[in-house]
Amino acid sequence: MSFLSKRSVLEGLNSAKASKTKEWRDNLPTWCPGCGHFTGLHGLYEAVEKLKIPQKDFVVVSGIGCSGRFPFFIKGFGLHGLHGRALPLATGIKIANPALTVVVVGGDGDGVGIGGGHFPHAARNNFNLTYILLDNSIYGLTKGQISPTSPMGMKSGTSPYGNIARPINPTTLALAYEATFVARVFSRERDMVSDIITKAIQHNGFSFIHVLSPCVVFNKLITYNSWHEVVADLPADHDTQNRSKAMGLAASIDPIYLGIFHQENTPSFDDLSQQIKKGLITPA
Ligand SMILES: Cc1ncc(C[n+]2csc(CCOP(=O)(O)OP(=O)(O)O)c2C)c(N)n1
Ligand code: SF4
Repeated sequence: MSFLSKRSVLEGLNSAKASKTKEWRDNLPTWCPGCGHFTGLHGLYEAVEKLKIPQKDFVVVSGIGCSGRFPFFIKGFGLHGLHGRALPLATGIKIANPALTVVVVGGDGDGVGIGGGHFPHAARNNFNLTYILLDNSIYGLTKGQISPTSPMGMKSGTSPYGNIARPINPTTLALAYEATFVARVFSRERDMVSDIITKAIQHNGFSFIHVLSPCVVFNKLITYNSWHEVVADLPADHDTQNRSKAMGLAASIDPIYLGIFHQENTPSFDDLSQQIKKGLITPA
C-alpha cells in the first residue's frame, strides 16, 4: 500500500461512488491518510444508505481509540464513550429504544483488551447490535503499544525485545461467545466490507465483524501487504450453520479466511423480552 496523500483521500471522498453517500458524511475524518479505518467508515456509509435507515433512528457508539473517532464522521446520533465500554453503552441504548439501529465500533485494544469482559455477554445475550471491530494489532491512538492481537515477537514501545504474549483471535472469540452472525473482512476489499456490514445490520441479533484494518503509521509488521499475502475467501461450500467447522476455519492463520463464518436465525434479546412482556412465553 503506498502512503496516500491527503489530496487523494479528499478525491476519494468526492468520487462518484462516495457522492451517493454524501448525506451520511459528517466531519472530514481526522485519521492518517491510508488508515484502514477509512474502509470501515465507507462500508458503513454504504450500508446505511443502501438500507435507507432514517438518520433519526441511527446511533453509532464507540469507545476510545482512533477507531473511537467514528461517530464524529457519520450523521445520525453518536456516543463517544469510555475506553472499552462501547458495548454496555450500546446495550443500554438498544434496551431503552429497540426501534433504533445501533452500531458499535471499536479497536482491538478497546474490544478485546480493556473491554474484553463485555464482548461475551453482548454476544451470548444476542442483543440486536452490530459490532464492528477495527483490528490493527496495535494501540494506534496512544502511538503504537502492543495490543491483545499483536503477534508474538512484535517490537513496540512496550515490547522493545519483542512481544512475549500469545495473540488472541477476535473471530474465534465471537464464535465461542455464541454470536449469531460472525464475519471477517479486510479493509483492502472495499466492496466486501460494505456488503458484509449491510448483511450484519440486517441480521436479527448480535452481529460481529472483525475488520483487518492496518495502522499505516505505527504498525510496520502487520500491514496491507502482509495481510494481502495471506488472506483468502472462505471455501465456497462453507456451511454458515456449522459453528464448530467455522471455528476451525477462523483459527487458521495461513490462510486467514474472509467472509461470513456463521449465521443463525434465532430470536434476539429484544424478541424474547417482548414475548415475555406479552405473556407469550415464560423462561424455562
Ligand atoms: C481507561 C483508559 N485506559 C487507557 C486509556 C488510553 N488509551 C486510549 S486509546 C487506547 C488504545 C487504543 O487502541 P485500540 O483500541 O486498538 O484503537 P486504535 O487507536 O488502534 O484504533 C488506550 C490504551 C484510556 N483512554 N482510558
Ligand atoms: S495512528 Fe494508525 S490507527 Fe490511528 S489514524 Fe493513524 S493510521 Fe489510523
